[in-house]
Amino acid sequence: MTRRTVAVAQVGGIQPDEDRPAVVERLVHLLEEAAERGAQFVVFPEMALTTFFPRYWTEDTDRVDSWFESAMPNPAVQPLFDRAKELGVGFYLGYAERTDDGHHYNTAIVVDSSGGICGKYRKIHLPGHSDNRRDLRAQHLEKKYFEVGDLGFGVFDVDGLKVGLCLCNDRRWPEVYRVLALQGADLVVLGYNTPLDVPGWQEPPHMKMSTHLLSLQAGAYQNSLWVAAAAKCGVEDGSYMIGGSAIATPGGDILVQALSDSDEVVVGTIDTDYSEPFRRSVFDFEAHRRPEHYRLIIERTGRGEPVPAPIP
Ligand code: CDV
Repeated sequence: MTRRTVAVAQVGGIQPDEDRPAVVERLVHLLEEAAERGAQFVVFPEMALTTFFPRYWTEDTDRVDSWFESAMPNPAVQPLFDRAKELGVGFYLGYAERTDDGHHYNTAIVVDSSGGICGKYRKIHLPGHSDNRRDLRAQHLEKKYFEVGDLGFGVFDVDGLKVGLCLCNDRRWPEVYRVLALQGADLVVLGYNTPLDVPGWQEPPHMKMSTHLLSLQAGAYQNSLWVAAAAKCGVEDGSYMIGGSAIATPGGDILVQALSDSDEVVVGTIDTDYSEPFRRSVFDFEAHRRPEHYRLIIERTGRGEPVPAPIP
């Protein structure tokens, strides 16, 4: 049995003129509250150090550089690492990464309770577009600013717990959870920024929240694992993003959920034993999965014609 008290640290809007030290101070406050409430691991959002800059088109390279971290930790973020180590708390943090050789990724790391980075993920499902839709007040330019991640979907040992990493839009794709579950993940952690206005997404506003929760709950249930998701939310530079930070159980229930759309800590205790009955029955992968019949999943990307099936 492995029990862990986990916090999702939801972060309210980060305005474009908020500098790193101010943002990191907010994250440290959330971390301290989480630790005070017994959390051993804290999940922060996607791109937790800046405003959600893919809403802006710019060709100003200095401006773009200002959104990316070229080292992690770096002097601005070090206070978060230091405080977490002092408190003996691990964490997940999303940020925009620029590598030494000039690649740009939407990245998340996990840090264990001794302060060491023990896992890294670069976002694979990049939503939005790369062209300039100048008529829109807020664009969604993840495809312009980031490359598709090159690290795959990894599961890491974080203080004795198997933790799978992904980011935001990944949570909507069932393949992500399954690939992590097949590596024994007990907990999947993710941060997200889900704006109400996304070019081309036509669903009514209430569905932004219901499809978010549905994705966490389905991923958790169908893979017999826990899911903890932290939002950056509220109004950023006039653009609204949903809250709904939550922890979903291996039974597909919501254990805890944020009530606000601003800085808020929600805490829940996860227990790997709770996954076991699901793993031993309906989702006993070894006994019941039939990968030989799932070949299309890796052979096709888009929808195509039906594959002729025998009618004996
Ligand atoms: N940052 C994201 O990946 N956001 C996407 C949508 C809203 C574009 C999401 O799936 O929440």
